[in-house]
Amino acid sequence: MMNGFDLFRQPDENLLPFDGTVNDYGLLMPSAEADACLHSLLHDIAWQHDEVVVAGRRITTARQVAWYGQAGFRYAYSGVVHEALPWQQQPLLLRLKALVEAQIGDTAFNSCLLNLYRNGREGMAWHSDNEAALGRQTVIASLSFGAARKFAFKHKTRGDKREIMLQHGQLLVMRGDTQQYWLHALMKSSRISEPRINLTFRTFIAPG
Ligand SMILES: O=C(O)CCC(=O)C(=O)O
Repeated sequence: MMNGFDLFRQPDENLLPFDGTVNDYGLLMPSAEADACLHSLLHDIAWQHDEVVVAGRRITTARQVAWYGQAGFRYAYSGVVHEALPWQQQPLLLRLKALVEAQIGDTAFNSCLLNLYRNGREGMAWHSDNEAALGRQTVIASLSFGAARKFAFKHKTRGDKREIMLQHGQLLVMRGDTQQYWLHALMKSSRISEPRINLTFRTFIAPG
């Protein structure tokens, strides 16, 4: 499955003008295979509404999340500690991880955070994934399924913006100083009624 489609495609030029690197690797698989992934992920993942702390208050998000990795693997983001579900129970996730690693060539991931947006009214606010546990020059690979959605970057001090529409089966990779200097967000759009799932493969430097 999934072999021979766009494999070893070189990424396009850096989407960011400075202070980081974001590469678009395009579509990793034909649409029918992406459909099958979307369907399986919708049904097989243990989706839960996320909890974040905003202005000292713990709130539940509209979007749903799931975090997989090595068993017993914990980390904190947005003020809440999360424990990974064992990804050995999710063969599709492991296949997608292998596909993404083969495409990128220089990174081995040890966890995957999944986000489910039921429609365009659900998104993700400006943030950066700059937790110490990821290290400074972390590589984050983002694989999308379902509705095409606008993903945007904003420089933390200069305000420069860049954006890209992420399509069904598309791989985007953030690396270098991206998380130190840029925020990113998944923009909302009331015109979109279809679901979208995003997988971010990450490497924690101190699992557990
Ligand atoms: O759904 C997306 O593409 C954004 C995900 C994201 O920003 C994150 O997981 O940090």
